[in-house]
Amino acid sequence: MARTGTARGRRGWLIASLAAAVAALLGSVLVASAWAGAFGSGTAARWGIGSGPAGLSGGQSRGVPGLPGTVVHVSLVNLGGPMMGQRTMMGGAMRLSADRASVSAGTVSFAVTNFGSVDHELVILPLADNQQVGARPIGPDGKVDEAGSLGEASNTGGQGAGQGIRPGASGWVTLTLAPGHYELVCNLPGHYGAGMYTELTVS
Ligand SMILES: [Cu+2]
Repeated sequence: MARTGTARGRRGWLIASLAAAVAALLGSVLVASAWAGAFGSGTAARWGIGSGPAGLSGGQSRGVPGLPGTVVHVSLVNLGGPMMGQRTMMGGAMRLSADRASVSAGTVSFAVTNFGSVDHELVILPLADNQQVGARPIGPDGKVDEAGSLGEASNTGGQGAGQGIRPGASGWVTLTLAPGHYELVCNLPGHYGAGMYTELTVS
């Protein structure tokens, strides 16, 4: 605070605080709109989060090219910022949601956007008739068995498999799906257990 006596110092301090305020505001708007987009405004309100401006609404894919077949938009979100450890976000604080619950059999593309603050992914697994979503056994590594996987979108800014979709980025994958039930999951360690799964019916 020694330099606040001079005009230059005061202006510098003012600019720095303004920039910090804008950054904080932008951050909260992005998080709020990701939640609003993923859960609808009702759920967002229950979590005490207001909805963001229309231009920032969740569900918008970023940098995804035109994709063939029926396109399913998938949103990946988590509560908490990058300062929070993975453990604190377990127990239902992450969500994977799709903009449609059913599609026709054939060519299906998934446009997957990570609105969260940590890496996520989408893996498409078959769901047997006697199987419920969210009920897969979780191994000691925090992951579920990916046997029978039909494909995944885990590539930042690209298609197919990769190292995970980074926060703010999209990935995509195109598959040929037969009629049946599928479970869309994020299988990064701990994420399935934290709630990252949803069902897709193909008819
Ligand atoms: Cu995840």
